[in-house]
Amino acid sequence: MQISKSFIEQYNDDNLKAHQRKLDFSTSEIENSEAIIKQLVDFQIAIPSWALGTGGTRFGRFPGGGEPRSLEEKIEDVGLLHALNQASGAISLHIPWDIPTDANAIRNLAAQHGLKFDAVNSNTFQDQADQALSYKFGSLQNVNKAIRKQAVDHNIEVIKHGIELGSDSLTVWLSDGSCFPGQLNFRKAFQNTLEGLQEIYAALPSNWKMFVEYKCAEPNFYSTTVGDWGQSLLYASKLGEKAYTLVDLGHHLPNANIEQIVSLLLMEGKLGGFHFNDSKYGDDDLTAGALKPYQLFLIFNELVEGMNARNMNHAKDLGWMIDASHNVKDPLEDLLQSVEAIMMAYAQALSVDRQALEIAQNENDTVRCQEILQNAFRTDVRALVAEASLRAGGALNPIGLFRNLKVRENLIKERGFKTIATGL
Ligand SMILES: [Mn+2]
Repeated sequence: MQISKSFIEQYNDDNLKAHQRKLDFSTSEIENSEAIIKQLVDFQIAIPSWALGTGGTRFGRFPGGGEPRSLEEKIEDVGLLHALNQASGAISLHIPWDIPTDANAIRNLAAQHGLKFDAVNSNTFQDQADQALSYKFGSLQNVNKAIRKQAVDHNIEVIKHGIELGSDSLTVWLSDGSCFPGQLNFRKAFQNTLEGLQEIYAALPSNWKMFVEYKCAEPNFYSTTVGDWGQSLLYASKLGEKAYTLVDLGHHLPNANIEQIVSLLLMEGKLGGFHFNDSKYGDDDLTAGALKPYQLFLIFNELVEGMNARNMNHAKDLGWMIDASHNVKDPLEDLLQSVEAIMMAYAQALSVDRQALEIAQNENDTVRCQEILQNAFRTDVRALVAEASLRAGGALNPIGLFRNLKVRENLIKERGFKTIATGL
């Protein structure tokens, strides 16, 4: 299914008056609203190829119909999202779930939808059907050298696919760790992992980045070999200037101060990118901003402050990706909600009066500091996000138009009801 420009224009025309009223109010409230809208237009969030089907839980999977059956259809789905919001102009692929058989054709198809390829992801947390050796006891950390080599070779293979598609970064998330005390020699596990990462790093093209993603627990529940930002930073520092830490919002122990982690990683020039999602208990992978929008705002507040301090390009210098997927929503609507929540948090962070905040901080005026941040968070920026979408050629309300056009019903007609996308 393709969404024609005329449908979008018609929809926007029908809703323009109401939008203009809200926008007038927002721009009267927010001093730098014109600059914010321009930054929102440039800001793009990559969609993970594994989030386009209904997400699995350990207990079951309940597909909603019309899921993409191939990489081509996944790209088509991300194209639909991008047509609706003009803010999802990239796709992040997972190998081996999405191996392109004809890289040129895939690249062309993506370009037709205005999509680029963001970080490619390797997978050594599952055994594949044709795989010689098992990752049951870890991949890069494994006591068996042949298994470590298999994992290194896989990552190098993923880099090759990425090069063919025009990607310029590799995300490595390892599930390596241990479930019981005594199972693992922590030091040897670290050294083996570092050696493996070094071999992978050596295979990176000069313009590439490597993102080392950490996670506190799951599937291992006693130790994780890249368990927190300290360990990730240790690997990234030892690897070299192309290696960075990747922050997944769901990968921390409860109540971790993620905004402080982000601030310090940025200070060290070692923050590579993000996996956005939300959670209440663990790595719940719920829609970004669905539970803790204030935390999302506080993270963006540190991001904007830290990126500005280092003169970074907000849109290009970090990898912005969603990593969310679950059972009960239409996956495309879910992704539209995530992107909108991220855009709102970014817009609110851009609207913070930084000069006033600095003065208040220097005067130890705690009350004023809180007032400044919460004023930004409590100001409605939805009209700015809608205006950015409108100016870029997207819909004023992407989910509204998605439902209006009966996109899911059309996809079910095209693809059938019983389709299951590859992924978790
Ligand atoms: Mn992740």
